[in-house]
Amino acid sequence: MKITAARVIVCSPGRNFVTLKIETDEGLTGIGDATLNGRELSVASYLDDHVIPCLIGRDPHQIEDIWQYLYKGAYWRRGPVTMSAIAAVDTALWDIKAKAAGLPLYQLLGGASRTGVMVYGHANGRDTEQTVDEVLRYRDMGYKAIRAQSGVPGLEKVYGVGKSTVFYEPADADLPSEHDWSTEKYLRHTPQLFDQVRAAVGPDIHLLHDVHHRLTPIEAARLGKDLEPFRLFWMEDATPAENQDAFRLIRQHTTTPLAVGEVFNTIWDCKGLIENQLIDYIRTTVVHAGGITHLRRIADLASLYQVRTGSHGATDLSPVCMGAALHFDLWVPNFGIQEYMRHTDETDAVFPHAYTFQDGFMHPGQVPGHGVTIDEAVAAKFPYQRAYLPVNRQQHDGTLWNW
Ligand code: GCO
Ligand code: MG
Repeated sequence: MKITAARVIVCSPGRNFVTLKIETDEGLTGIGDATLNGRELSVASYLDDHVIPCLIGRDPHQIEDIWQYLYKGAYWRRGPVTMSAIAAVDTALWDIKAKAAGLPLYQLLGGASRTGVMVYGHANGRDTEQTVDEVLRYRDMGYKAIRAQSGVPGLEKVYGVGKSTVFYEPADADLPSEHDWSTEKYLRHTPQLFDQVRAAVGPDIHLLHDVHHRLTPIEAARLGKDLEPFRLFWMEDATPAENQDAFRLIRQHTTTPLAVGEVFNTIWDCKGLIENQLIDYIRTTVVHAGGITHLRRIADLASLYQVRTGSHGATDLSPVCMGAALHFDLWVPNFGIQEYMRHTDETDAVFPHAYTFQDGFMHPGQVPGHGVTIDEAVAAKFPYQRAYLPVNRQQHDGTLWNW
């Protein structure tokens, strides 16, 4: 088999998505997600201008060789743009290989290790009361694991809380919108939020929370300690992780499980965190960490240290990434949980898919390939719209902070 053509499709059914489609001389096609929120066109150009010319004529079955060729061949290693582009190629090639074999992708990875993929949904509210109601609504929809985010008294805009409780899109403006931040207000509010959420929902539902990189290590240590009575499944992105050693301090002070990794793009970003057992869940995902080929390497390293997977699954990761991730999750021995933020109906119409949700678990389906396609005619109705993620400033003096 030979690759005859490849195309980048950019569309915006409510938010931007970048999709790579690879065609072969045998008529089989495969697609991969290349979406990098707020920097979409850089990946589209990287693919169009620098990757696609190198793919034509190659055997799509040689996934590993093509991966190495794109990674080592660029000379400039790592980085979110490069790794998202490589991921798109890798995902599309796994899709083609599985279609050629007539098997759902998880069968090529080694088969199903479980009956379904436990996912966590997003409950959010403007205050504690509304957040509690939302958690209960997610429980009633069948979710076994729920992430709770709430507005903080005295702060106008907070990560994870949108205008609507159903869909939340942080990349909400033509130029970055500005949020305000106060660590003191957040640290005061969050333990009482989980006190009330846990009391309302009972002991059996897994509860998660995303700090979104906003605390220093010692502040994160304190929050982890304060949340211990409420038995969280994890506390996510407690502090920025460029310095992997920063997690030592948090770890020394709390038994609240720690999850990190949505902004990582290679195994090198999490090597120290994993080998030093500073985290419990690694959240790298298919699109931003070099595709299934590289994610598998990260998961294997993690398995040596009893670190489990918990892949990022926000709506800026397209249904193509979600489909591929679910095949990965169904197989990966050290699976933990999968994030699932539902896409809008417009997005689902652009990307028809075989995956399903029932009673808190998802399944990638039995269609050959990863089970997600793109309806290009529908996609063409939603042209690209520039959209940025917000920035965050300290409330007391306007210093730029981590969003
Ligand atoms: C999550 C994430 C997202 C990110 C978004 C950025 O845990 O789902 O933190 O909400 O902010 O993916 O593009
Ligand atoms: Mg997050």
